[in-house]
Amino acid sequence: MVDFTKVPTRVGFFAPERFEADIHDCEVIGKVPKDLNGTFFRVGGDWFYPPLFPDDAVLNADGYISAFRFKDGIVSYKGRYVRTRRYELQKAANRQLFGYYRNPFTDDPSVRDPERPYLRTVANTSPLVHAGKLFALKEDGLPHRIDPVTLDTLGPWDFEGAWKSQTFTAHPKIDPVTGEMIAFGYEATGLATDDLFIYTIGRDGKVKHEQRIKVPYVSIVHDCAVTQKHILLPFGGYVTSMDRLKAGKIHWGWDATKPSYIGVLARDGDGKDIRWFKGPERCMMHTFNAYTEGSKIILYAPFYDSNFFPFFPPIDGTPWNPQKAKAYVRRITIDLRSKKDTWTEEILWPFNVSDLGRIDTRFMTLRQRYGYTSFNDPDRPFDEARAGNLRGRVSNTYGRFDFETGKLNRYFVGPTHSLQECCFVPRPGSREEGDGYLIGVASNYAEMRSELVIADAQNLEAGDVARVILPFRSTAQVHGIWADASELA
Ligand code: V55
Ligand code: FE
Repeated sequence: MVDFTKVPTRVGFFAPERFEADIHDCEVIGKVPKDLNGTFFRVGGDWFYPPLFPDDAVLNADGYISAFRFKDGIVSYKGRYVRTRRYELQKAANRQLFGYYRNPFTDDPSVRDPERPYLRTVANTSPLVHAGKLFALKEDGLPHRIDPVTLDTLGPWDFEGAWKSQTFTAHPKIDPVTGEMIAFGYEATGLATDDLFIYTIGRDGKVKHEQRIKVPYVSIVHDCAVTQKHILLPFGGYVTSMDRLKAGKIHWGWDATKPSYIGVLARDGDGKDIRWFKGPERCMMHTFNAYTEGSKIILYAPFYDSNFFPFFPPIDGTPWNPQKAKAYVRRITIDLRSKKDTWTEEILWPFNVSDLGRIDTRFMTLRQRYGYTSFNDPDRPFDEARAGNLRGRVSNTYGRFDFETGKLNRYFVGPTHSLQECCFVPRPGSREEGDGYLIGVASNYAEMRSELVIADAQNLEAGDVARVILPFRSTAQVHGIWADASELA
């Protein structure tokens, strides 16, 4: 029997969906640009069965992939669960079998296997397209290959045996100059291990280079940044251990006494030459981009002051502090000539933003000017009377942050809506940074449905050029990407 009554998020906009969807030729308000020929892929989590532990992390929900396919000015939608081994085992058992986020010791005895934690991945974090293949990613397991047309799951992918880590990050970076992908896996050799393997994968999808490192302490290494020369691995604060896992706790706790780190290594180098730069207590999850200029590395990132996730509690027993769970757009400068192991940091805008930042990916690894992310503009209040069924935090605005001039441009979605992560879509035929569209899914709380908004990225103040209306709440994404039709031909 399916019983969600103990799950706090069982009501409201992000209640589980538990269905799969196909809509040909969605309802549209406005005009979808006719020149867009490609797909907005999104990956997120949707509990098919309720979690075994009601206080589990939402990051443990079953992977779900959805696609908005654009062609000739019409948009079609499709949504499917990712058929992980875990999803199939649970479907066969008609119940939840897996316990806390990344703690196999809390699994049902019928599936408990702490030696092979990667087998319990949910593939719920981000889509990736590289070398003509589509994947759904989660940092605790291997990529799952997905058929880009049907969204059927084709199974885990280990790069023909050349990928030796048990895990694969949700945030690889693709170099637009060489077509190479840089990716890594942490806890690479098992639960709570300090091994991290980094791979360069050629334009052809084959592994070209491997580097192996040890981390200063085992933590979430969620994202990275790649320049033309360097790989940056930022992390901090979250801790785990075999003792913690055997005690039946959720994988991560927060240790405010731990420094943050940014590991820097040469793309073509050897892992043993990694240099670790050290900073204060900091929750470093997502990056915008980085580039190398002379002896300096400039990193733009919307890092948090401290622990963002209430479900990964402080290990000292103090309560989670929402005041410190705030992300700011930051510039971090690392001077490779300096003998010191520190960086300098500036907060570029004084208000907090969503840390799900994006750039025009044609400029990934290069000197880029703009970052895009969502935030809550207090001058544009939420309409509680018309949309009082709000659950969670509101992001009512997409911003284009100009790192050169400090200018901020804003797209406001409306007083009854909240925005998920945005995605930059280049205008076909354009070359200039920022020439394109900013798209993203909005939650319409007044009508309890999802809407894909499409705005001109160079004229955000004008509002959207089109809105694609879904007649239901689409499973929330964690991350999304745009893939031009030519990338998946
Ligand atoms: C994040 C998301 C995850 C995860 C670890 O946003 C970190 C950060 C959706 O899953 O497992
Ligand atoms: Fe992420």
